[in-house]
Amino acid sequence: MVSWFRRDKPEPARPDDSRRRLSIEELAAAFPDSRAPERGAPGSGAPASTARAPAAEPDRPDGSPAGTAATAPERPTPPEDPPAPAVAPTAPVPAPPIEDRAAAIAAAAAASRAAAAEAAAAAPGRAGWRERLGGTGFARSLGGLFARNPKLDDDLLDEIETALLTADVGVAATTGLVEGMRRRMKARQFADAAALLAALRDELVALLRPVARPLEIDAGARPFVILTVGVNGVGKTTTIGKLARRYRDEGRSLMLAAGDTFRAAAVAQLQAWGERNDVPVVAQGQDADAASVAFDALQSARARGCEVLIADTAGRLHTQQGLMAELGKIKRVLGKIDPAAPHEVLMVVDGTTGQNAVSQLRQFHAAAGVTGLVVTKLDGTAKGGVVFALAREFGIPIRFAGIGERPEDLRVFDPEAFVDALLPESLGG
Ligand SMILES: Nc1nc2c(ncn2[C@@H]2O[C@H](COP(=O)(O)OP(=O)(O)OP(=O)(O)O)[C@@H](O)[C@H]2O)c(=O)[nH]1
Ligand SMILES: [Mg+2]
Repeated sequence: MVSWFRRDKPEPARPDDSRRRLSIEELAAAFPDSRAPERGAPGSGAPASTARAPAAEPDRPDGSPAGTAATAPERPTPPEDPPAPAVAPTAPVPAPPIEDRAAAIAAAAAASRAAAAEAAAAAPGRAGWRERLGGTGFARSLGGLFARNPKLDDDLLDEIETALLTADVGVAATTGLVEGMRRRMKARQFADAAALLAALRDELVALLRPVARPLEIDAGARPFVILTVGVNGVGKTTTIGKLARRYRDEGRSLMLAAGDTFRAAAVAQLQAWGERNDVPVVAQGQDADAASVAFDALQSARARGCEVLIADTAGRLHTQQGLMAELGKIKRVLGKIDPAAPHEVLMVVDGTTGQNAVSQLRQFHAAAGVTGLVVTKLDGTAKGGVVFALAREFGIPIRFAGIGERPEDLRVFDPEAFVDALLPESLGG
């Protein structure tokens, strides 16, 4: 493995290196629409969408992307015309020239991208948030509190304090919030309990607003590399699958890297998401070196001109120093190909973890320099309050919230929608 890296060590400041690497086998797969039916071998019946990243072959001694070289064409020839007359002899409509079709495809892609962007822009909206988060401990305790028409007094503040602590908002954030409310109450700024609740809502939103910075894919980075990290079972692979769907729907070309090489099932899980979304997955199988998978994938994605590469990693406890150090290695290896990669170290945090999430983030941030967060499992029984604790303590952007298991349940983090879903409807709206 060591020798693999030594041999394949890229020369960092040579942009042409990737072009040189765009060799026969890469060119064979260089068309983003390689899944178009006409690319299937005539009569083979093999669905072209099964095309996988060529670099997936494990243990290739020279580290070069694997195997289609022998059959690949020399140059990126456009897909052949479909044998239209054979299929539809009664419709002798001449196929438009290739240029026209290319333009049409480009226009369709642009239209679909625009529509997707619109849809994505709508995604942070409130629909679904309350439905999913209404059952959380946080929502229930605050909802119960205000359903009783409480009096505006110190007891109310004590109850709010208890509700926030119980919901894992954490001592520091809770104290800050409650003391601020107490001062304002003493200054007679609230006419009644409802006014206090309205102020609480605004304070909660204000706490989250600074971290509500959506993940922007820098078009200048090709590919834009997202490295996902986090402890076991928090939802990393699922989040990658959801992101793959989101980016695919936006019309972006992307690739996934199966960097969780601990379990064969982990690779299969990512491949299943890839298949579902027609996104190629680079894998080397179980027990491969995670850094070498990442390296391989970045080479492939770069050669194909992919816009986004998302790398999975094995879950690890933040207390396992050796495994935490491995994340640093993955980052360094990616940086050999693109000094700016990974462009995003996306830590996935389980919203049900409670205050433990704070120490997890501290450790992962020290080991891998976390640049964005996804808080998952906020639906169901999650307390949700840890989001406030994380925001207050680290100020790291919260990119997405997982509010369910379906692909569309990964939402761009929207502080208002989130807070309003936790508070009684009369207030949040
Ligand atoms: N309810 C709910 N379940 C989720 C959410 N995100 C992930 N899950 C579930 O959490 C479980 C674990 O998800 P994975 O994606 O396998 O987690 P992981 O972090 O990749 O796990 P390891 O690879 O073992 O470290 C799966 O059953 C997912 O369906 C979410 O937002 N809401
Ligand atoms: Mg996983």
